[in-house]
Amino acid sequence: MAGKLSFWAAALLLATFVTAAPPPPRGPNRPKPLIRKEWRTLKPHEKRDYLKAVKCILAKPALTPPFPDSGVISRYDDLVYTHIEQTMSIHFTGHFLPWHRYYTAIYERMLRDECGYKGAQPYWDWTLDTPASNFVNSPVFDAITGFGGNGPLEPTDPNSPFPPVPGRTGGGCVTSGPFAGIPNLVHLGPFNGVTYNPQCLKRDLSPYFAARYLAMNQTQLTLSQPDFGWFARIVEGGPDYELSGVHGGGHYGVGGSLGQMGDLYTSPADPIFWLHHANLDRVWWSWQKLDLQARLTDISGPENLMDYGGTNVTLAYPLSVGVSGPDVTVGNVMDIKGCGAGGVMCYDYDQLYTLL
Ligand SMILES: [Cu+2]
Repeated sequence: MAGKLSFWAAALLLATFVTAAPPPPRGPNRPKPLIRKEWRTLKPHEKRDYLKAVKCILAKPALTPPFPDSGVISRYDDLVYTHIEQTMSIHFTGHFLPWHRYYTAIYERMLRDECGYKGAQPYWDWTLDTPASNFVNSPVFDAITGFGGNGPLEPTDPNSPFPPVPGRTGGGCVTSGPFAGIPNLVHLGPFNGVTYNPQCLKRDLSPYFAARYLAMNQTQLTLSQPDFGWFARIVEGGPDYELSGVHGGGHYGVGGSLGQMGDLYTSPADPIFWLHHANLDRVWWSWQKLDLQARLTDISGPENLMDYGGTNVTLAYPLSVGVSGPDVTVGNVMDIKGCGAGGVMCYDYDQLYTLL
């Protein structure tokens, strides 16, 4: 009877294929996870290859359908746009960490599939760049082998509703590194602006802020939390500067008041974003590995911004990265070594944090 499936049997078979994700392959065909490494441990040619791939994504045309005056010009902008559009629904929520885990993995996949990059997404272990006196010398800010450093000091707007970030030292266009001297590197923002607005990449480093929120003591405080709800709240902290956790530490330590990294909406416009978020993901995976069986399914926190005590996110909660990848669920991204589940989570870290 082969080849004579009834219409309904064929339809049923098709539906099974469409609705059920294929199980991850076992045995020798199972894909091996990519191993993410710390930026400063990469070889010079690996750093060069990574930065070359970032520039490639910055130059590729966008997939987002055009709209009037669209600032979504490049494939890179597709990702920044997705972040802007969802900013109010992916921060200070239970799915903050899962969403950014997936988002970073999609970027890693774009660098590899669309720009021929062979490595994994590197991470930035900022604990290595404290105390404050070490911060500006971090290898991630290197002019030759990194992402460049600070911008010159610029005054903040006295009418801004936000107080200046404590310890800020810059705010102008970055003057060194591969992204310096490009007046239209950034096309979107500030804040939720999505119409074309060419800007340079700006940084406003605060060594004080970085040292206060990115040092090992804050990382240890984060890792020592008993359940996901508390863990995630200590990671995100906020919204006030002095209540920051490691998440805000990296954003305001690099972006200050005037840099893209300090802008909740457009922060992915600074390519350092991905190294910071890879390390936040590494903090989460380090925490998960302390009690893996329980923590592969431990998820909670509000569905809606800051609605602590309201409806909790579950493993079934949907995550979207717009045009850049398929929709998945929180459950699909709980295991970074899923290697099949959700299609993209297949990586590991060379080293994890441990509880001291
Ligand atoms: Cu974000």
